[in-house]
Amino acid sequence: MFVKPSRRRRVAAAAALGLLLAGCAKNAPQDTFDPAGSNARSIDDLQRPVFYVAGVVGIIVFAVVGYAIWKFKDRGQDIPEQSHGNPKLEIALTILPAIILAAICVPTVSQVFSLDKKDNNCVINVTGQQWWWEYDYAKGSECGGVVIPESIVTSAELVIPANTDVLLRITSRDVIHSFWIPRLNGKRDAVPGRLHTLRLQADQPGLYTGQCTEFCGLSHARMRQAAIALNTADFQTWVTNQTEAYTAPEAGTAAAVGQSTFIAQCSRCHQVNGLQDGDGKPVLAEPDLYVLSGAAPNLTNLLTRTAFAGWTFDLLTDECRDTLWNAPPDEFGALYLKGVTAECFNEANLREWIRNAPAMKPMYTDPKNLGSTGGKTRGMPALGLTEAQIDEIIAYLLERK
Ligand code: HEC
Ligand SMILES: [Cu+2]
Repeated sequence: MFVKPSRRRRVAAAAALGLLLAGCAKNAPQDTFDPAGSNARSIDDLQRPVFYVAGVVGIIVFAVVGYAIWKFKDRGQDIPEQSHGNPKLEIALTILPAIILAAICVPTVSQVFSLDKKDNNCVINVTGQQWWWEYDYAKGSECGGVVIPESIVTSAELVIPANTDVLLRITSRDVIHSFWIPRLNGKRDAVPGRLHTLRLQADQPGLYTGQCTEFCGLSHARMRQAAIALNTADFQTWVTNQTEAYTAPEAGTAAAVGQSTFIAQCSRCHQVNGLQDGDGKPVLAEPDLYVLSGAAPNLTNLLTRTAFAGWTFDLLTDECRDTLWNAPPDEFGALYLKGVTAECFNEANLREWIRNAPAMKPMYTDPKNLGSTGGKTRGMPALGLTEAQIDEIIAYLLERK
C-alpha cells in the first residue's frame, strides 16, 4: 500500500510520542508526580491546580497569538488603521493576572513556610562531596520512637523509619551539590559552609531513589542516593546492627588476613568502627590527609547496604536487587535487613572497584594531576593491589555486617 511520505512521518511521530509517554509511565522510580510521603504530597497537591490554571492561560495565549498570526498575515493588504491605547482593556489585563498571581501566591507562600518547619526529634546530618553522600545520625535523636544510642555514620543509603518526619541538615565538603529524593520531597542545595534543612517522610516501607541534582563535576551523574524506609521494629533492628560492638575475625581465617591487608591498604582513608591493630591500638582513618573533600565513606557495615560509590554500583546481583525493589511494603524490611547474603553478593562489582576504582567512576585521580590539589585525590585512587590481596579484603568485608 502506498502511504504519502508526510502521512508516514506523522504516523512515525505519533508512534514515537506514544512510546515516549509509555516509557514515562512505566518503571519511573523517580517520579515527582507520584508522591510517596506527606511532604511530597503537599507539593503535588499545590502544583496540580497551579498547573491546570497555568495550562488554561497558556492555551488561551497560544490560541490568540495563533489567531492573530493567521488573521493579520501579510497578504499584500493595506496597512490597517493605527490605534493607540485602550484603557479598559489595559486595566483589565493588569488586574486579572494580578488576581491569578495573588491566588497562587497565598497557598504557595504558606506551603513554603509549612515545609520549612524544623521542630523534629529525628535529626540526620547529610554531607555531600565529590561524589557521594554521607549520613550521620545524631546521637540522642529519637526517630519514630527509636533512640539513636551513638552516632551512626554511613553512606549511599539513608535509612529512615517509615511514617515519621525526619529532619536532614544538609551541607557540603567541597562544591555545591543538591539532595533530591523526588517521591519524598523537593530538592535542597548542599552548600559548603551553610546548613540547609529538608524534611523527609515516607508513608510505607520501601526504597526511594534519588540523585544529586546540581552539576558537581566529572562524576556528577554517578552521585546517586536512596532512602530506605523501614517500619519501627525493623528500624530498631537496623540501629542495633549498626551500633553493635566490633568483633575481630577469628585468627587464622582468610578474613583475619584481610583485616591486616585492610589496615595496611584502606584504613588511612576508610574508618571501620572498633578496628584495632595488632597492639590493640584503635585504627583511625585520616582521609583529610589524602582526599580533597577530607572524607571517605565509613565502611563499618558496608554489606548492609545494597549499592556503593554514590549508590551507583550494585552490591546485590540483578535478580536479588529486583526482588528487593519489587518487594511489597510488609516484606521489604525483612528482606533489606538480610543485607548482602552470599548468594546475592555481586562480587564482580566490588572486586573491580577495589582493583581500579577510577576505571568505574572517573575521579581525576590521575597521579600526574595531583599537583594542584597538594597530592590529595578526588575520590578513590587505584591502589595497585594483587588479586590475592583483593580476595583477602573481600573475605574481611563479607564478615562485616
Ligand atoms: C586515598 C584514600 C582512599 C584509600 C586508600 C581507599 N579508598 Fe576507598 N574510597 C575513597 C573515597 C574518597 C571513596 C568515595 C568515592 C566515591 O564514591 O565517589 C571511596 C569509596 C570506597 C567504597 C564505596 C563505599 C560507599 O559506601 O560508597 C568502597 C567499598 C571502598 N572505597 C573500598 C576501599 C578498600 C577496600 C580500600 C583498600 C583496598 C580502599 N577503599 C582504599 C578513598 C580511599
Ligand atoms: Cu553532587
